[in-house]
Amino acid sequence: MFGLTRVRRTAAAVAFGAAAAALSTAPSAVAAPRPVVGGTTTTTAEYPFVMQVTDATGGQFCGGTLVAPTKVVTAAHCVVGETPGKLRVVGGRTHLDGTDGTVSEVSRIWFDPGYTDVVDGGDVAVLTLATRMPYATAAYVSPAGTGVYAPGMTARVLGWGTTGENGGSSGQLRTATVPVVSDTECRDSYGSDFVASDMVCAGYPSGGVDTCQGDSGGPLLIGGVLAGITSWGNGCAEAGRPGVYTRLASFSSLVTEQVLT
Ligand code: 4AZ
Repeated sequence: MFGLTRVRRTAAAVAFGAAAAALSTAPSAVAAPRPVVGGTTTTTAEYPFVMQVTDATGGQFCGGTLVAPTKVVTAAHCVVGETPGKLRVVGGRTHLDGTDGTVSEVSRIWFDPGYTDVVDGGDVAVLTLATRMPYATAAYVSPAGTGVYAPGMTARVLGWGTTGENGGSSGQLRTATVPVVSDTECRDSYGSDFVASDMVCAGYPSGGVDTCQGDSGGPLLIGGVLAGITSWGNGCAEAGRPGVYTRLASFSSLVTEQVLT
């Protein structure tokens, strides 16, 4: 209960671009910081479809995935309450303090009409860009999603989020791999807040590798295909508390409608 409340509030704060304020005022009764996206630094040259979602001044607060030259999949909780004029999407920029790459304004925000809160599901949004991104796009999972979410499958996560529960961002894009967790195991971790039709969990039983604040909206890739969206969790990298991702197959048709619009 405590942890979920905290995550919910953090997600809302991040959605309003107040990530730094949220982190500095967050309750500190949590496990010691652990490396999250725990893997390694990487680059947008390596993963050209990974986008920064920023405020109008360039402050990154979420991630996203380019699925067409003007279409970016991100989390609903990143953009709910926002207006397009307050958002930018940055491609081709590995470092948060860089000036390289392509900055686009956002002309339209769509999010799942059923979305109310991360723990109720539907945490998916599509941003339409004013400027075409000159980068390779990612394929996304089909509505059937056959075999994609099998427990133990290796999933790759990416983002500029914090490298520990109470830490800051490394300032450079990071990536890690985590195994897909079964729905029953995730239900054991999160009870009825885990909605199997809309969510999928990934992480090691002992924790240690995970997404964290600021990674929301970014990709979970399985077999090189966009299969999830970083959504929520109880803290970051805690044992028995896997990261929770939007089960994109359940929203694939809705995303395609937006991509073709
Ligand atoms: C967040 O607040 C967030 N450990 C992202 C991912 C996870 C928890 C919180 C998963 O952006």
